[in-house]
Amino acid sequence: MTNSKIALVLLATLCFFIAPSLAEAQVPPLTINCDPISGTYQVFITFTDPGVYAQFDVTVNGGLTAIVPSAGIAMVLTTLVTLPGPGGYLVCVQGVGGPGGVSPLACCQFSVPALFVRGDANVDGAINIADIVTQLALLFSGLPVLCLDAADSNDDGAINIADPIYLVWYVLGSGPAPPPPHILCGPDPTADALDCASFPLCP
Ligand SMILES: [Ca+2]
Ligand SMILES: [Ca+2]
Ligand SMILES: [Ca+2]
Repeated sequence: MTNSKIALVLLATLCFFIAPSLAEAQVPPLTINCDPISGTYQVFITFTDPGVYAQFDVTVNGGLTAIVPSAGIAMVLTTLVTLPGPGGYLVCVQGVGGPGGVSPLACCQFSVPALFVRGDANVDGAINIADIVTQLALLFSGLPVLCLDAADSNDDGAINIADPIYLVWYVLGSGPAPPPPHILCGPDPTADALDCASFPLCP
């Protein structure tokens, strides 16, 4: 093999390895924005599609949740993701089937507060004497409840004897209704250290 042929072979080999990585380097990174919808367990995901990937895998805390096909052109894509409940989330998007295979991950992090109805301490969809009994059992017998925020009738960030007393007056028709969220499901508008692990009646 002549020197010029050897040089050509070397050049071709070099191109074989460099060209894909150059093409990959020219693809702009995905940018993602997560917009949780207040009062729901849903989040709007918006991300840029550079137009070079076949599809995008959307993962929630590492688990594949949705596959969004690419239109094949550079544009902004959106998708609505339903989350399993309250908690902290890491949502990532990754392009698949592009130059060099997959894209780097583009992620966003956020937390979603629990939805509940204040005063419904036993989580049965009604506010009545049974909730007062549940609050007293929580206070004096350590009865576990699903959502401490629901048992915090007066929304002062603490569970104590004032909560069943507040509810007694309300149930008897002689006191004010519990502060929001009341009647309809919603998040706690006042931050506190009480935990609401779940409230199955709220979607
Ligand atoms: Ca109840
Ligand atoms: Ca309270
Ligand atoms: Ca609160």
